[in-house]
Formats: sequence, structure tokens, C-alpha cells
Amino acid sequence: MIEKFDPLRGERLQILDPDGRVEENLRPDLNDEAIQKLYRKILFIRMIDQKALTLQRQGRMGTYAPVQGQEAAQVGSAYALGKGDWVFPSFRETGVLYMRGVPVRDIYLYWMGDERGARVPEDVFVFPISVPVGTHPLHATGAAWAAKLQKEKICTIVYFGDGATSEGDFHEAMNFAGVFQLPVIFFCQNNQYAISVPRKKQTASKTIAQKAIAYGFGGIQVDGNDLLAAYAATQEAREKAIGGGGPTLIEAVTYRFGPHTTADDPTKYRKDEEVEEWKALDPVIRLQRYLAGRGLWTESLEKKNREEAEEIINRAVAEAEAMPVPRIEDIFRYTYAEMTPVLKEQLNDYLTFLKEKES
Ligand SMILES: Cc1ncc(C[n+]2csc(CCOP(=O)(O)OP(=O)(O)O)c2C)c(N)n1
Ligand SMILES: [Mg+2]
Repeated sequence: MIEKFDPLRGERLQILDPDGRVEENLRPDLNDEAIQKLYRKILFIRMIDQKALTLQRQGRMGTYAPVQGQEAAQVGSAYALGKGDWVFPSFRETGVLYMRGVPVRDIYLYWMGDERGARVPEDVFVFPISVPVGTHPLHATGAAWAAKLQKEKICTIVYFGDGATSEGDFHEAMNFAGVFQLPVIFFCQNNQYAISVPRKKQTASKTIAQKAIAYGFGGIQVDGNDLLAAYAATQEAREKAIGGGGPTLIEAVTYRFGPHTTADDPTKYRKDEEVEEWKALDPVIRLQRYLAGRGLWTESLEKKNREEAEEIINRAVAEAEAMPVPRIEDIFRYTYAEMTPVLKEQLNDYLTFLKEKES
């Protein structure tokens, strides 16, 4: 598939179209039961996201980078991974984090500004979120190199946006991965904007996928609002990586429905009509159409799913908000394995200052 769709000729992989019809020749090994299960996950992620926006507006969360519109790209790609594969996320990967088993409570904690939310469970192979744009392709490449040297049958995958492709680190990582044939998947969610900078000002290339050609490996553009395309391309890239075939660049063409973050006003740089056009391509509606055509989606089933999801989400919020407040010492304590003399002095000064303030 990766070879078959040529980004230079503007070819893009689509398996599930906006009307919910499947191109059977290209259908991956996902039966209807699996698609229904994944639809529920997508719905759940959209609700996690919506709740985060509400919490932020109520002053219960610091800031948040919403994922609405990009759920299919995230769920499809993450579902194609193996348990032992390492994920290197950027800041807009709520869907990926959830798919990998990061607790919802921790996703919320992180955005509430609590570092304990950045600590993933031992058996979840996810690196810390990269807030610096585009630095983590290097980390994923390094980890893939380690896996190759140790002959581990795993791959790494790095998630980043269209804007990250303008960073030097992205190109260094791609170059290195190509030269050493490393088992890494570069997964770009081209959501058309880097904050207010539109895709066409990001690069003069026709596609992002074609950048792989310069580095000597395959690149494919997929419909990022198509769960099946995201899954199929990632699955193939993973098999290729693990089989010693080297890296792949996947460009998932998608759109963020919401603001860049809760601190952004997208009406300043994009038109409502454009948003409406993309909403017609909503990955959620597309899956509903597909499932409804098979009697696997109904209003009452949707209502039940939503109610169940809401309960889990509310519990996660309650747990996050019930976390004991971190101790003042913690910001000094966890910078180094052992506190330096200067830090110790600063901690003492600060504790004295707080005592004086109280008295
Ligand atoms: C190195 C670096 N430069 C600038 C920023 C500020 N910044 C945060 S997000 C962002 C845009 C990222 O756009 P893109 O890569 O397309 O990802 P998206 O936000 O669309 O998911 C910028 C410039 C940053 N976090 N890191
Ligand atoms: Mg972007």
C-alpha cells in the first residue's frame, strides 16, 4: 500500500469515505465488531476532550490542547501498534494516550498542571509529552536505533504536527532513520495549521508525505479522518519496520475543529465556512454512517454509550481533583536525584519565607 500510493502524484489512501462506504479491496483486518469497539473509543475520546474544555472554562484546568477532529488518525494508528512499541507523543495526543492505557485521571492531572499526570504506569510504553515542537522525532529515532541494536522486535512511533516539519530536528531524525534503516514510524497529523500558520506557509512541498523520498524511504498520505486508512497504513509501516524494512512517514490529512489550545481564538485566522467544510468530513459521523448501515449504530445505543462514558469521565475528574496537593518541597526535590547545596539553600530560604509570611 505504502508503495502504491504516490504522494507526488497526489494519491491519498482512503478506505472509509465520508458517506460511510468502504473500499472493500483495501479493507484491513478489522471486522465490524472491532470497528464498533473503536467507534466507542473515538466517542469516548471526544467526550474526554469536551470535558477538558469545560473544566478549563470553569477554571478547573490550566490550559488544554483539544483533539476534536483528529480522533480517527490517533485511534487507527495507535490500534495498529504492539504492546511493546514505544510512543513519542506531542501535546495533542489525548486519543493516543488513552489508547495506550494512560489513565484518564492522569491525562486530566497533566493539564491541571500537576506533574504527577506525566508519570505513565510501568507497563505503558509512552514517553513524556513533548511540548517543544518537533524535538521528539530525534528521541523516537534514537530509541528505534537502540531497539535495532538490541534486536528487539518492536518499533517506535512519533506523533507530531504539520508545523513540526519545519524544525531542523525533524529532518535530522528522518535522515538518520533513513541511513540506518531504523524501525520508526513518523506519524504527522497535518491538521492544516500550526497555531495560526496555515499549511501552505509551512512548506512549499505539495505534500508532507513526499519529504520521505528525499531521505530514502516510503511516505504515504492518508485520509486522517478515516479510521481504516490510519490503521491500515500504520499496520503496514509497523510490519515493515519490524521486518527490517526501515522507517515510514505517514501524513494523516485532518483538521482540528477546535482552537489550537484554550488560549487561542481561531476565528482570527480561519473562516467558519472552512470549519463547516471539514465538519462534513467528521470521523465520528463517518463511522456512525458505516455502523448504522449494518444495524450496529442506533440513537439508543449512542445514548447508552454516552451515559457510560460520562460516568467514567466524571469519576476520573473527581479522582484528579481529589489528589493531595503536592508539597512545596517537591519542586526542589525532583530536579536532581540528590538535591544540590544551592537547591537545599533555596528550599530553606523559601520555607523560612513562607513561615514569616504566615506569622
Ligand atoms: C520549539 C518550539 N517552538 C515553538 C513553540 C510554540 N508552539 C506550540 S504549538 C505550535 C504549533 C505547532 O503546530 P503543529 O506542529 O502543526 O501541531 P498542532 O498544534 O497543529 O497539533 C507552536 C509554534 C513550541 N512549543 N516549541
Ligand atoms: Mg498542525
